[in-house]
Amino acid sequence: MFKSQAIFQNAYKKKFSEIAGKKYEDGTAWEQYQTLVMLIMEQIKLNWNQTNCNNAVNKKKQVYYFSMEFLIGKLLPYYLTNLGIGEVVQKGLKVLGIDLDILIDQEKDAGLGNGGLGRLAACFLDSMAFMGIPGHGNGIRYQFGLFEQKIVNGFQVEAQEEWLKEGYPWEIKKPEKSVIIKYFGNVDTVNNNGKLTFIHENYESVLAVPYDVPIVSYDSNENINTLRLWCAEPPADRQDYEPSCHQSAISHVLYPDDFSQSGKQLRLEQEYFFVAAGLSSIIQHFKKHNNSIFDLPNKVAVHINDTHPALCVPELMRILIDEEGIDWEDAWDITVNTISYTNHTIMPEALEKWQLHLVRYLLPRISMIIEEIDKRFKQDISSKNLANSELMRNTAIIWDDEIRMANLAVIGSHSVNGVSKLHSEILKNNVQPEFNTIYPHKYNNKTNGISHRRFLMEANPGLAELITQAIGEGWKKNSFELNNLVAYKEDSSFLTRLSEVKFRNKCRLQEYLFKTQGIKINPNAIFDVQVKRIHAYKRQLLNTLKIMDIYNLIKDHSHFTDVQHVFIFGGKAAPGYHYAKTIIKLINALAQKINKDQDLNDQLKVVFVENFNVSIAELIYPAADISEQISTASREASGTGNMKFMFNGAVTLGTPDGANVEIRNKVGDENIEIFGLTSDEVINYYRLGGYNALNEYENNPRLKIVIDQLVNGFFPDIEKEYQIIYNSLLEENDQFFVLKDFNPYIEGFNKLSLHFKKTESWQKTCLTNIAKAGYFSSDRSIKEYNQDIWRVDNTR
Ligand code: 26V
Repeated sequence: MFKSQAIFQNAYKKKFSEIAGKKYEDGTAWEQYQTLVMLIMEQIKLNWNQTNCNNAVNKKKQVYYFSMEFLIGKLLPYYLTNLGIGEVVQKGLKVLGIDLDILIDQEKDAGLGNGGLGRLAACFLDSMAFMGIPGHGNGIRYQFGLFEQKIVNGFQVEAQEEWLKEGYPWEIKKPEKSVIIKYFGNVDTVNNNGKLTFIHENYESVLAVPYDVPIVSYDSNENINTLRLWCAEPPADRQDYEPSCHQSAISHVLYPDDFSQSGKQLRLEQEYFFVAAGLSSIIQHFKKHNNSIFDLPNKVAVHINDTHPALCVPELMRILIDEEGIDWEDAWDITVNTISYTNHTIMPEALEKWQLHLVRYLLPRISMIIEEIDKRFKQDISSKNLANSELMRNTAIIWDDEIRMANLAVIGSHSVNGVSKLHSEILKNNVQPEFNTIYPHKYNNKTNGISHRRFLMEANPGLAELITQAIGEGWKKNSFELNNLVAYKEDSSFLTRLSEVKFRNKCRLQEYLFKTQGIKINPNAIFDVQVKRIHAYKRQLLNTLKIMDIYNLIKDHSHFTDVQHVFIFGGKAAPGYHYAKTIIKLINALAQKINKDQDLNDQLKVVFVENFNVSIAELIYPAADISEQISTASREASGTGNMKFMFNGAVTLGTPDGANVEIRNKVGDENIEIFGLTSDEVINYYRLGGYNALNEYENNPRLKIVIDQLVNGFFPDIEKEYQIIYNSLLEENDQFFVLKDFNPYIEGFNKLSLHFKKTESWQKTCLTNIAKAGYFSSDRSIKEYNQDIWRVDNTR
């Protein structure tokens, strides 16, 4: 593809005049972007068709990753990297007087996800393609992705994200592959000589139309996978409907509230929509190339990303029984052997439950099947003498007239995994101990990983170049080769160049923040960064109280280190999550107060970066010195931001939670700062009904001051604005142990600040973090998924 710069330039000029009917010099940036996209797509399509043909001929097992969210961000830089044409294109365009960065700016982020779970799905697509696994994404083409966040007078304000407004050039609509999805109505059960058949009548149809996005592999043209996103349309005979009608509403908007189960009917409609459409197209494709439906588990793996696609279990049963005419027992074996499930949280409020009457009304045949699965499961455990009342209660799919999706997912799949060692243990031993006694063979761990090609190669070209100069290019394909950097630990010129790269990345962020938010920060300061969704358990509050404490110390003229600090926050709050929105306001109020205080001599700055998304993330991780990963131990299933920072040489200040524990094991205690309660301690406190927060408050004078400052006029805000935060700590007894972890956190922070001043030692710590990050590439995660769960042969 574009073997030389000259070939690329000629092709580009020709294409431009073809589509725009004028010379490229006179084109707008948008037209110039479109031209580049078309050229790339033309090339991709050649190999994409070939991959599909090869897959059909080779009858290789196909993996389908079902996810309600794919947070893919911008795709142009991803295609340039993975197709290996970044340099040719950039230089070629430059000669034509076109700046590639301006073209990249034309593309809107596809924000089809809330946070970690959706970004993980996107990283997994990249790694599946790279590993040579025919692994495809199945999801929803939301017309509006996650809202755009504006900060107005310190408050979060949400605006619609119109990513499709100018069209999306990386997708191909496949109307001929549309599927009819049936909702509502009733089921007529007919007895044909003892064999029951089920006829769904009086239903409402919705048309699911697929849009395919190619997923290319780094360094190989051979395996191009597909991300298939489904869009809802009125069925062909109902085109008279208004576009705003019920049918097309299904794929209208992404639900922006992670960790809160709203129980909304539309959300359930979405879940069934992409499950039924995806499974239908998989089975059609399978039957075209295979003889026996009993072979399904050998040729197809369906992986469900959290419980949102758990309706795969009853829907696959429905297809096998009602459409393929298979009996229940065989259909069950096929279903369980085909489906595998990843759990992503133990937070009780995020566990999905649906009211039985809603499911009966919306999906009458599916609810019959779920009730039958529930009945048979209960009979099965009773017959095995496993049952006691606690086990029955905790494992039931249907309980209190609700359907518990996690239990459905565990019972209906052959593999259940958590996303870090710690999380998998907590899931198995504390959250689902009964299932673990029934199905010990199902439980396993797959520690998360991230695409190091996107978050290091692409996001941090300076560092990537430095690494390549030192250890060659091998690390791009084998992230474990980063370990060869250990040899440079005593090479002071290398360490200097490493900190020069960091400095340039800090300048790049400084420029961005000045341009977009008018804020001036000092690139020589420590950049202490916490970017992630805003949630009580992630404890942005703990970080805020720390900064207030530092501020108080400086104002008191007490001792303080002479290093300057820039505290950077970013992240969105669910629009209905009042507490989290108040935290955003608090951070902004603190920023206002600190940034304009002349006494501070620029020792402190606080920045809340507006609209944190994948593209902004790619600017922030490379510029960070300290990575804040301070969730209440046991609450963060894994975290993946922690890994993105690590690859970029930031040092973690974190709790012994999620994957932080594994990061510590890789880098050693001296290259990370881990503080605070352990998950066992937290879980024990929860068992005992909590701890005495008031006690901490009364016996810690510095802590008492900052808590009082939330409500005593320290912030010149609307009265009682932060009362809800104050109350969460003292009246509601601090459910997330903010006060309990305050002192250890300050201590850990101070240690890192002192360490930062010892330049060479700090640089070594940064280097060690990069060198040991290889394990946290999603290539490694996907390799393990394949070896233990999907089992596709002949992969990398
Ligand atoms: C939950 C819900 C609940 C129902 C309404 C909509 C909705 C949307 C998203 C979620 C996701 C909650 C689970 C989640 O995001 N978990 C995160 O998964 C990351 C990837 O495994 C992991 O790194 C984070 O620690 C974990 O919090």
